[in-house]
Amino acid sequence: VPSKDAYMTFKEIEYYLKHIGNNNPRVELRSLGKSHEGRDIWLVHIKPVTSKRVGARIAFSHMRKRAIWIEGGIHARERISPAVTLLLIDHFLNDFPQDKPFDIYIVPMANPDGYVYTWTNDRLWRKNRRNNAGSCEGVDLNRNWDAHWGVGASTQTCSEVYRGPSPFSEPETKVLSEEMTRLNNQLNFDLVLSIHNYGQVLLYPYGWTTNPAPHTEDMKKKGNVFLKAAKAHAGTVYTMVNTAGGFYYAAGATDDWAKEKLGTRYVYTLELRDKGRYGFTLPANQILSTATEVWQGLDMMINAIAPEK
Ligand code: 0X9
Ligand code: ZN
Repeated sequence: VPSKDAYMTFKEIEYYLKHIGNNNPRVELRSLGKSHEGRDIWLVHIKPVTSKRVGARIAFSHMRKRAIWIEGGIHARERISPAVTLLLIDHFLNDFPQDKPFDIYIVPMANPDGYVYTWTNDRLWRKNRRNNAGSCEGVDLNRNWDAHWGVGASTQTCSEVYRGPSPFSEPETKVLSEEMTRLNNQLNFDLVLSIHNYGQVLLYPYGWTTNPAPHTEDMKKKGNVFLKAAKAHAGTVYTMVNTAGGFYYAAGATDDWAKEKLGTRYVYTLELRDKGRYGFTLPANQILSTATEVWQGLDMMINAIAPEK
């Protein structure tokens, strides 16, 4: 079980992933490729339950497949993101009330080099660790996706929101986007969720323009289901806003790319706790209740989405 009261190092995260990969028949663990510094970008595929009830396997085989993609840890310092994402894996395996055959794909650590750097050098590092051949390292991986690349991002290597030399210049975003494209062609994602902190905000696209994205009303409706269920656990208030309209303009992020290039109906970026008291250094004793409110919100949201197919 992933740690509920301490942030795990990258080594500990890998140890846990390999453990469930080897011991749980519903889990398939795959490396999508390597980061700049040669660390694996791990993908956890949680296969649907097929034999819980007699006949369930047969019933499922007649249903259309559903699929969810969840990305964590793209920003190095946002440690609560991989911590919650790892607990989501545990939740989906052990107590997700699943009566629909969802394939769930989870990348708990999209930026391993940056994450390691927050333990060794700079707790507040955000970007990856690309060598820019200058005084500053790193590309903001959430500005590097090939979706209106450039808007609200920086061309300066020293900027926290440096977009990189070209779209998908980074191995981390490149392997994620290739795998998402491949899986989406087979399965057609129902939901793509990118997990960050902080602010307690559920963001719906676009981030590059205030023009409404397709299925905005659907995203708002299901977003409200999330907010309500998330609040029920510990009273945590999440708000929902359109990214460009109510947060800030920024293109080249996972969400806009999934919306435009994959055509996913439900796409969100979730900013976890808190509202600024601790920010990126959210105390580890909030891991479990943050994860709990998120899975309660997600369970309700997923159940609300499920009948649509
Ligand atoms: O700026 C970001 O990348 C995200 N916020 S954070 O404080 N965690 O860095 C928000 C991304 C929202 N989506 C788009 N701007 N497209
Ligand atoms: Zn972030």
